[in-house]
Amino acid sequence: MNPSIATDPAVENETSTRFRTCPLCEACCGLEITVKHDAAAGDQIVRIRGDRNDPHSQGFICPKGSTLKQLHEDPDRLTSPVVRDQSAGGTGWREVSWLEAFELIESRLTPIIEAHGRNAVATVLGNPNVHNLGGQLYLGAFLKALGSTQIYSASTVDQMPKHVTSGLMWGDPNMFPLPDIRRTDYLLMLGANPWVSNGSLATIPDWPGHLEKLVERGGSMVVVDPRRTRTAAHATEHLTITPGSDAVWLLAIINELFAADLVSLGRLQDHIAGVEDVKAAVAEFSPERAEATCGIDAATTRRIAHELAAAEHAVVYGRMGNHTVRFGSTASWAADVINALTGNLDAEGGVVFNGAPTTREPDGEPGGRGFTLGRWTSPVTGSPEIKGEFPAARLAEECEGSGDGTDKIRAMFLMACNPVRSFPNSQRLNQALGNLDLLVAVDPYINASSRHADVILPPLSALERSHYDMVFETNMIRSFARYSPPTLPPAAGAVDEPQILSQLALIALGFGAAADPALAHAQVLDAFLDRELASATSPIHGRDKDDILAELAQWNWAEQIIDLRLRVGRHGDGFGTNPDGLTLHKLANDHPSGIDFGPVPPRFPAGIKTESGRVELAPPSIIADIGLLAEADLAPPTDGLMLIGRRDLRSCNTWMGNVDVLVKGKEKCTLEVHPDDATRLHLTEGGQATITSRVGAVTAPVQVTTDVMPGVVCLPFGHGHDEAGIEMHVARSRPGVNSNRLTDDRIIDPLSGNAVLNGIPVTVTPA
Ligand SMILES: Nc1nc2c(c(=O)[nH]1)N[C@H]1C(S)=C(S)[C@@H](COP(=O)(O)OP(=O)(O)OC[C@H]3O[C@@H](n4cnc5c(=O)[nH]c(N)nc54)[C@H](O)[C@@H]3O)O[C@H]1N2
Ligand SMILES: Nc1nc2c(c(=O)[nH]1)N[C@H]1C(S)=C(S)[C@@H](COP(=O)(O)OP(=O)(O)OC[C@H]3O[C@@H](n4cnc5c(=O)[nH]c(N)nc54)[C@H](O)[C@@H]3O)O[C@H]1N2
Ligand code: SF4
Ligand SMILES: [Mo]
Repeated sequence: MNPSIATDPAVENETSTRFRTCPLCEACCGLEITVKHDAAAGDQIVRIRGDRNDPHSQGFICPKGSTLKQLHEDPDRLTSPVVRDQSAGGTGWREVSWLEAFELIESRLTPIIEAHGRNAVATVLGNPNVHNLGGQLYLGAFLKALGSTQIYSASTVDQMPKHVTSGLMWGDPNMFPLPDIRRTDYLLMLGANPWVSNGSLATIPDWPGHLEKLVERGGSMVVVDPRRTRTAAHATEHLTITPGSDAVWLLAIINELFAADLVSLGRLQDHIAGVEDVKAAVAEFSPERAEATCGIDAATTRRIAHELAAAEHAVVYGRMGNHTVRFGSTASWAADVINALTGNLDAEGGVVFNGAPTTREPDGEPGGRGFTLGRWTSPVTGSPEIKGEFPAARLAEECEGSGDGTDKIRAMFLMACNPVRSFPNSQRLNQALGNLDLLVAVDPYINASSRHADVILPPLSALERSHYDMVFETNMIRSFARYSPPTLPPAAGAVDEPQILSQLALIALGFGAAADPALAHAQVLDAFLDRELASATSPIHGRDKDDILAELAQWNWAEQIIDLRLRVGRHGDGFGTNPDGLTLHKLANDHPSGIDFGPVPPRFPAGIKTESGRVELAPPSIIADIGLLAEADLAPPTDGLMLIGRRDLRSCNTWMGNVDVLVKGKEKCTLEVHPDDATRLHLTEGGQATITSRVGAVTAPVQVTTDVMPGVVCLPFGHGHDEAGIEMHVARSRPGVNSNRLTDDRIIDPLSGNAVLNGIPVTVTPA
């Protein structure tokens, strides 16, 4: 498709080396892939290892990176569209052509829209969308074409609090505060386990290696987690905390910063508003009060506050465990308030903001449109919109409808999402998906969610497509660019995800299943280009559009957009204004392992986009939430237990359980129980326990361990692969149980709409 990328000559039976970025998690590691040319069987993957020439990942990979081969070769991976057809016998699925699949979608979707309106059709977006070019570039066109407000995503079972507080505090919900762990002296980390997850909302390949270096250079790494994780085991200090109570503890640290006169705003002194309001809001949250709620003694809390203030470079970083709780937004906010009050906001070794190669330096005066929540509400539950979507925890209710059901969701597009495993109260959602009039899944597998589909459209395997990380490059603490051409040619007749999503956009617009998907691409490209031509700071401001299009004509599809963005970006050739600058051609041919542009530069104050042009330290909605926090009872229950989740290094959310090399060995889906609780509840190592919450019950083997704190039990997320109709045969043989049968869809963090996935009240009994 893109002939100007240099490829190696394919000599029969000889091997060659190709490079690409691993798309499986946020670390974005470079891979070096050895391919053997075989005319009969097609190119074969011989070996995948870390790319030592990648200036970012320097050869680091985790055990998942090399399994792109197994994923590619997985016989359960769909390679052509399938439609539900019970008369077909076997699995009840029939392979169809792409045209037939699209025609079926068109014929079923159009009458639903005509009879019930566009809000009768929901789109549910999963995590892999941010890891592939289809999701990154073409989903927007589909959502716009569909014109429904019924949009849901994995963001509200994950990081939405950080979007919301970033929006409220500096006006840009997508500008995450990135922990500069390579230059810090003191890391306070809550609810994150990068030794296993490889880091999140901070794309830093080899987090573990960088944290080991932090400790080696005499720095501190304080981990706050109810569980002694692998990360906690490497920390200079591990504090256990009552699940769900991080916000109270962080407010107590802020309280102490004021009480002990430790506040020092540093460089941004004149650009931060609301300091006195913060002081007033945290007045009640003394370290003594936090001790009763969180279980961390007051003296330790005070000491940590003093250490944060004294360190030359310190950073507070919270992730999943910190965000997927009732007060997740306030916890997210509090972490960044501490960063600001200690002079570590937008500062080396504190939190930094991205300066990706495809962006330009902010210039001029600070200030912008700010960030608004609740611009519209959902049809059934009246949930306020957050960043254009509604809470995942409300999806089942929106499908069920209210009253006579005229407002319910009748059709759904599942875009790389497995909500029957990943959203709370998954059984309710399982039923809801089964009752839809039309379900279309864009997914490589027939899994717990897509088994309810009428049509499944499979993407190419990761090795068959090109790749560029537009989302994650903006989460990097060093500015970095890397482009990956396809490693293998796509299977005959296969369709790449950009084309799948473009075709669906055209169907939603009424152009039909046979329309040329390139029409949709042209619109996407046009929108990017028009924005650049109109922007006064763009190197192509006012240039002739056709000239630019002519230069981009050497590429197709996503590559045109990547090339455009690189060339107008901070290192770009500006289409001639900076002839030595970056182009996709240069990146692809001269730097197959990527280019590192060094640490990101400071972005504030010019990059502050609030209406006031100042960092808003005390947004009214957060201050109101603190009022509710003051009244909430977050102390651990005296009877019962609190359930938390965990990840495994060899897992990737819900979907990699079909890779034999990752799932073999010891049973991973166990309920971890502290010995004191095990004795009290008559639970024995290896015995079965039934875990019951308000919404459901599951039975899992018990693992007695001091890794979890007393009163807390821990069950991993992403399992439960043995239900009827799931066509993942390796996963079926090691099914485990689905922890989201226990999580409660009734409780959310109202400010962000985020689901509560940790600190679930449960009872546990021997089964
Ligand atoms: N209890 C509990 N629940 C959780 C979590 C937790 O910690 N505890 N974690 C939450 C988090 S952080 C997240 S991000 C979500 C994830 O939730 P989801 O996004 O629903 O889950 P995933 O397993 O990441 O993948 C979704 C689907 O994408 C498909 N897929 C894989 N690659 C591709 C591709 O290239 N294209 C397409 N079209 N499809 C692809 C997979 O087959 C799978 O069906 O789960 C959340 N749910
Ligand atoms: N191997 C692997 N890597 C992954 C994934 C995977 O499934 N497997 N998923 C990817 C995705 S989509 C994401 S979002 C990231 C997530 O990566 P992380 O944000 O690092 O999330 P987790 O690994 O789930 O770790 C969350 C931690 O929070 C703790 N915790 C639970 N409740 C609380 C609480 O109330 N307070 C505090 N302080 N801690 C609490 C848990 O014990 C756990 O150790 O990982 C990514 N990387
Ligand atoms: S840490 Fe593992 S899964 Fe994540 S990008 Fe690197 S190799 Fe891939
Ligand atoms: Mo996630």
